[in-house]
Amino acid sequence: MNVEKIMQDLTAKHSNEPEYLQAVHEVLESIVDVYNANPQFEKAKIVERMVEPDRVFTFKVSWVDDNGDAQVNIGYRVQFNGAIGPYKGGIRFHPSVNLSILKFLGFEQTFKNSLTSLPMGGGKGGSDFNPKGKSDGEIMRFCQAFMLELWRYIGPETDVPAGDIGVGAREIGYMYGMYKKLAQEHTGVLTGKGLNWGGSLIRPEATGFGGVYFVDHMLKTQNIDIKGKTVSCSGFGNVAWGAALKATELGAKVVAISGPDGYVYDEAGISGEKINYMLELRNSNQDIVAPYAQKFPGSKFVAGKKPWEVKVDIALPCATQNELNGDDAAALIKNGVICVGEISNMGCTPEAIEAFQKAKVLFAPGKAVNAGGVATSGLEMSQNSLKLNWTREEVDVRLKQIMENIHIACVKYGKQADGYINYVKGANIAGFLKVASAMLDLGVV
Ligand code: 2IT
Repeated sequence: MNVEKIMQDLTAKHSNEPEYLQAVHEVLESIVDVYNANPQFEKAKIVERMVEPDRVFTFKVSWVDDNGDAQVNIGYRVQFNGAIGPYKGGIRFHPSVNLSILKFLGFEQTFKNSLTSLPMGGGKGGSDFNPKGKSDGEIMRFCQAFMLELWRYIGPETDVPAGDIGVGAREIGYMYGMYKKLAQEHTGVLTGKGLNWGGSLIRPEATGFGGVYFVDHMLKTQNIDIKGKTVSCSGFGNVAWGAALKATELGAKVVAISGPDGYVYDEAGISGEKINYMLELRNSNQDIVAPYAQKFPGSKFVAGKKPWEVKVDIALPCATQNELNGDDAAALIKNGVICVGEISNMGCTPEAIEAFQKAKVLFAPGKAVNAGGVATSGLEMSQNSLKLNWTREEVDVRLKQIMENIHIACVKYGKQADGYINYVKGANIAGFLKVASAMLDLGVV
């Protein structure tokens, strides 16, 4: 494989899709040696076939707002790679959603789902709909209109969407209600469902919990105890919430957390009722963290800045792609950061990753660190198929085991001669090998 040549060809075809090209480039660079070591891959054009989605659906979503005015958005579903199981991956509602974002997410999802060891292919979907400031009725009508189109392309054995940015339990509920009505069946066609209608315990917390389990394994490779370590998180959605809860439970102290308006620094630690308040702010659909500092004296709100300027031992990007750049990485390194666990998808820019690796900071990519979310979605699918509900403990034990196994796989393929673990390489190679060998077994299809 000639990485530069493949990238040139892809760039010529998809020049307006920078996030997608970024995600592909990172993977190709990591796998080039194992790829070239097996001539069967080249003969079957595995890479050329893997970088293109199996298929992409786009559709118009028309709905009526509270003023009685018609609104139009674009909906998408990208079925990226189905070699190892039904397409699986979230739905994102955010004004920034376009094909580049969804193709990067679907591509990453393919490797992430492979790492979980569960039988799930990669997919992603969403819309440029902006949920901010919308009433509950508007959210419901939009979700129903979105599903009115999407339902033709999905199914419990073909493609199983879930939530992502802007899509939580409420949106999954409205979409599931419409799917059930159209398909006339109650099945595991979506994950992240409510507990009363087929959901799994721990799913809401799973991405954050799994992320912190993974970070704990990273620290243990250096005999470092997470207890007493300071943590910063970006984002105050479900993911940051789960991460803050678990980090606190394991004895770490979350001192900074952020929203789009800036970040809050709280030396006493963001735990207990403070985490609940964060959730309340999020649920109020305001996208702001500023009121936190007013409510909890001793904490400080820093407007318009990201939390990466705060001195911490562990940094956890939990918001969105490319949210931590080279300058942010330099600031964290200068302040002695020990470990950076990407819980958002592609949260760090290539410059930031390079800086962490050069400084030998423990760094692991989203497709490994945040895989606990989709893994628990996989466990929800298993429970739906079995028509059983597992207890919290049963789900948590499985989630922990999956995260440990992903860590073992990253070490296996990412450990360098000097002992430093290149988790980017490890995750990409481990994720790639399973999908690639499945594609070889299945023939050119
Ligand atoms: O990025 C992700 O892994 C998710 N948004 C969760 C996907 C899923 O199917 O649970």
